[in-house]
Amino acid sequence: MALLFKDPNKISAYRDRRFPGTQEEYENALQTSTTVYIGNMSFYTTEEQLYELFSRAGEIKKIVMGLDKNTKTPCGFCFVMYYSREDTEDAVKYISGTILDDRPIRVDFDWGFQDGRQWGRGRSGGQVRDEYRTDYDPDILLCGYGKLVQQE
Ligand code: GTA
Repeated sequence: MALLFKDPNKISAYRDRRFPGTQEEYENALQTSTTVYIGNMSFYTTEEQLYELFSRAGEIKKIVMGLDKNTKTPCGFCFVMYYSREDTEDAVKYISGTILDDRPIRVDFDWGFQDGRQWGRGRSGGQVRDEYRTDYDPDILLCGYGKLVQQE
């Protein structure tokens, strides 16, 4: 199983620009960490639903909901922390793409949760990607399109 994710270039397409280390350290963290990032979540999905789904891959240490930094309400992502690396890999392998609250969620390896990472980094408080969204998304408040797009 671990061999599947041996190549760090294939392990995650995402690069956290706020990671406080070198590229090599980042890649090493992705290979060893027991944290996954969940994206494309509904704003209405609860921690209880996440516990139920993600415990199928193994025992969960902690879940941290991603929050809009202004409203302090869920904004479509979270971090799930496991005890074991094998369970972490199983979550990426088997749970990514699962439909949760009508949305295919994305499970990605993560370098590790640190306080502050739970906040959306977008200028309006939520996730960056939601500011650039051009497709209709019923979960995005206001009229369903990205906040920056609406201003154009
Ligand atoms: N492990 O894929 C991920 C991931 N994402 C998307 C966010 N986080 C992730 N972690 C993992 N994998 O702690 C983490 C962040 C942070 C928290 C909130 O979630 O490390 P954020 O989404 O608000 O801000 O993060 P982030 O990640 O710093 O924004 P970034 O990298 O600029 O952009 C995220 C996505 O937005 C891009 O992949 C792209 O899909 C979209 N996007 C960004 N800029 C544009 C643009 N100009 N036009 C169109 N789309 C854009």
